Amino acid sequence: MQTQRLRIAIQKKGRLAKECQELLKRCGVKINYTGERLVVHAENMPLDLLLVRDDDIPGLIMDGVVDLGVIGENELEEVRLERIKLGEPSQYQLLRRLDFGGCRLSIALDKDQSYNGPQDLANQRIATTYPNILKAYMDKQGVSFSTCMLNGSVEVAPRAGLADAICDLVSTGATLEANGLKEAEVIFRSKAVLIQREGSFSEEKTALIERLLTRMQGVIQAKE
Ligand code: PRT
Ligand code: ZN
Repeated sequence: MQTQRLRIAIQKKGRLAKECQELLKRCGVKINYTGERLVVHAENMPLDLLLVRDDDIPGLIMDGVVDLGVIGENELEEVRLERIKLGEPSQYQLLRRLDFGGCRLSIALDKDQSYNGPQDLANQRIATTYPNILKAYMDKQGVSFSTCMLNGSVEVAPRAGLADAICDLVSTGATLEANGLKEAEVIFRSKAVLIQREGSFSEEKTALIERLLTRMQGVIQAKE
């Protein structure tokens, strides 16, 4: 169901939410975020925001439910690989990389364990929220392993005896440190990106997207 108004999905709460809102504001989009609404309307242009969990954003774009979305590349790639596996639509267009949400997906293990390369992970159990990205990396290295899928508390899995190693997002490294782990291998580098659904757009929507992208370019350049 396509609407006249441009629909953009952003994270409702979390690490990307504030910066998405700030970016849109700087691009001149006037929005009142108060309340617990799923959809909020811009006051000064034909644009609606969908406030959702970040996990839902790649699928909303790939199914063509929304026009644009802001999402971390880690989540985007994980969902893309999962959908390819399931034979579901997995297409999107990258409009631009943004200047926030930077992190890396890394394999980490006990700080006292020796590590000389991916072959040291052979037949180990690795806890992660990103099984598809991890598998793609390990397949490329030709190393077999098993997973322990966790949607939270990944960093405590080795201490809890659930896994030998973890594969999780890292930014400062403080969480690894606090859990007695060391970063062994960076397997994916990520930032927030603006993506667009496949398919055609009305002239009005195309013009609005162009306008937003031009403003975004200015906003991001001004910060550099
Ligand atoms: O509720 P919802 O599902 O929307 O949110 P979420 O809890 O799934 O995601 P959220 O808000 O935590 O993260 C959203 C996105 O922010 C991620 O998908 C990444 O693209 C990006 N991002 C950037 C990060 C980090 N940095 C980050 N450090 N996401 C998570 N972390 C976590 C990491 O998992 C680990 O627990 O922070 C911890 C490590 O941080 P350091 O600084 O101790 O290394
Ligand atoms: Zn999430």
